[in-house]
Order: sequence, then C-alpha cells, then structure tokens
Amino acid sequence: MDLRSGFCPWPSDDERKSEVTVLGFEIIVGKSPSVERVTGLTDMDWVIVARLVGEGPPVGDLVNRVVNTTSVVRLQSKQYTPAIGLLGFGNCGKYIFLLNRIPTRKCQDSQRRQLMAAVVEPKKIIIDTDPGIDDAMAIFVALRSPEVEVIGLTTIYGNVYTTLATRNALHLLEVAGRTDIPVAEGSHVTITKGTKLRIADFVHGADGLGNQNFPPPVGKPVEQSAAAFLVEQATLYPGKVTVVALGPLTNIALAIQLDPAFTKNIGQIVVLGGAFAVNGNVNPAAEANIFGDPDAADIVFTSGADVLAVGINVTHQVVMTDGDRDRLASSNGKFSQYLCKILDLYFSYHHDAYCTKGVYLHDPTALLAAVNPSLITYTEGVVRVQTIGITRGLTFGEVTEWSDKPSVKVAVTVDAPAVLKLVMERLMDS
Ligand SMILES: [Ca+2]
Repeated sequence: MDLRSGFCPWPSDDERKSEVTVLGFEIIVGKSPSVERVTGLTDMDWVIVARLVGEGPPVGDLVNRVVNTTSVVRLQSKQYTPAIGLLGFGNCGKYIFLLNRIPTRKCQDSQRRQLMAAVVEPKKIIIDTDPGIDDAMAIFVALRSPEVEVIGLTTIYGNVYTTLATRNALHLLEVAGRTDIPVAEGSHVTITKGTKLRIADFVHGADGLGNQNFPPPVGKPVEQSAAAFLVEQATLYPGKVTVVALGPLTNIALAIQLDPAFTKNIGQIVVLGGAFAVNGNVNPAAEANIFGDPDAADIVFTSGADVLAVGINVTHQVVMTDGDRDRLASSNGKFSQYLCKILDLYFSYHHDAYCTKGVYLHDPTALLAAVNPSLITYTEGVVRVQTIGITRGLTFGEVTEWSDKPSVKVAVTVDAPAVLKLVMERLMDS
C-alpha cells in the first residue's frame, strides 16, 4: 500500500532536493510505554509517517483517524537535538503513532500540518496539593491534558489540614476514575515545626470541597512520605519530572533536605505562590501559600533548582465569571458537573471578600503554566522570602545583595483568555 496517498501531498522532488534526503515512510504503532524520546526537528520540519510495528488497527483506518484527530502543533526546535530518527508521536485512540522523517522546510500544506502530531513526550508531573476547590479544578484539568502525565499527587496542609488533603486527593482521583495514580501524604507541620498552621477553610469549606461532605474514599495513600516519593520519582526520571506545587512548600523543601541531588534531578518546580510587586492576599505582605511556610519557601527559592513562581500578580488576572460557571453547568462533562457542585462556596467567598462576580483561577493557572509554558512570560532573578516579623511571607525579588543565590523564574504576564479557554474546554469535554 502506498501510504503517501493516505496522508497528504508528498513534497515535490524539488522540495525534497532542497532539503535533507527523505529517508523513509513508516508507521510505528505501540502503546505509550514503548514510545521513545524523539529528536531531530527544527521548527520548519514536518512529519511523515513510519513503519508499522506490533499490533494495531489496520493502517488505512489508523491513517484516517490520525488525519481526523491530530491537532496542528508547531514544533519548537529548541526542544530537540539535531539528529536523524524518530521525530514525534501523537495519540490515536489508545495507540501511539510515531512519525518519522522530514519532508521539507517549505511545507505550506494545511493537511500536512494536520499530520504534525503532538511531537512531545508527555511531561511527567507530580501535583503537590491541598485540595481545595481550585486544586480540584487544577487536578481535573491536568488529567484532561494530553501534554502531561500525572504520575502522582502529594498532599499538604493549606486549604485544609494534611489528613483531609490526602482524603480529598484520593476522593478526586476516584471521581476521575484514576485510582492508578499514587497519592503520597505530606507533612502535617511546617518545616520548622513551630508555626501555627493557617487553614483556609473559610474559602473552601470545612471539608475543603465546598461543604459537600462526600463519602470517604476507598483508596489509601502509599506508604512513602511525600518528600520520599518526590525524591524517588526525580531519581527514577532525572530531569523529566515537573512538580506543580499548589500549596505551602514544606514537602518540596523536605525533599531538598532529604536528597542533595534532588535539585539537580527534578526537572522543574512550578510554584503557585508569591506576590511579586503587588500586595499579598493574606495581608499586605504575604501570599497564602508562601505564608503557609515561609522558611520552606525560602529553601526552595534558593535551592538552585529550576523554579518557576506563578504569583497572585499573575493569577489575579485569570477570572472565571458567573457566566463561565453557567456554561460549565450546562455542559455534560463529568468534571464540570462535579465542580459546579463545589464551586458555590468559592464564588460566594470571592463575592464577599473581593466584591467580584467571579473567582480567581490560581491553581489551574499554575498548572497550565507547567502544561504549556508559552501561556506566561517570566523574568529571572533571585527571590528571598521574609521569615520573621510582620512581613513574614513577603517575597522579595532581584535584590542585589542576594545575588550570590541562584536565580529563579518569576511569571510576569499571562495569556488569561487562553488559560480560561483551556480550563473551560478541558472540563467541559470530560
Ligand atoms: Ca492549592
């Protein structure tokens, strides 16, 4: 069978001559564990298909489904090293197809662009979370994001105490039908063990999930502590795991203390926290997650790990309105229906506290910054955290006396409409 005819116009001989030699034309079908890291593209390269390996649907059928289901993805050349070989893969039902070879740099054909599948291996993420209504939203968005693979949840106090955070994390995974994802329970106290916890049950309800009092989960957390789980996964997949920290940073700081190699092994730590050049939301100085454990936050920010902080200067730009909630309620998505039950309290808190007709999407914004970094822009500099006094929890950025400390990234702008659109789409289509 001539696979070329099943896909798209093959580049003309002239086009090919002007480029590298076209090596071949194959489809490789397999389940995701067999997918290898792909290399070798520039952002002007387009993908054509390769050799059929293993069991899969008939090639013709697969081709049609690929054409119909892949989205247009622009490659980012910096993610790849110059090499020849497998170039990418995408999802096709339960199968993964690998796309091989470079046709032309001059490819303008829209159909060929459609074949350009998501060429990036899903990013492994661990969500450190204190669910939490907007944590629930972020977890559900993550589970609906093909760009990432959630390999674990770790729990922390913040919106609720840690025991309840663990219970809620297990519950949310059961709602999602994803009990295959492990939950590791985190610290019950701050890293100095001496600080009284600030629990935001007035925002999220006594149960953390809008006072719905869901039945207890069936599942149990794994035996490991959150810090041990973080260290283990970072060691297992060096450079490949992103931690999305949606609560106080105690577990992350404990992982740093537990294993000196953690800061090198972890891919990135995306922190929801800080108030950069704006007032805090606990008090004028401090943002809630940093205030929850300022000593831990200072350890994380000065650790040398690749840290991206997404503060309330950014998340306050992303608002879900009453009208958006109505749209969620009118969709049949499993996650949107669930969330509409728990969102009442969150909306009424925002209405009372901020006089807004809508809610800030803190946790989903930080999550999506990890899923798709192009949604934000950032600056880099040294960040320290005030750990004492009335400005406890204050995040300072880029002060020269601290320039001997490693830099971190601090988000400064966000494409708020794009974040909201992704949140809505992924929750409604669930
Ligand atoms: Ca949170």
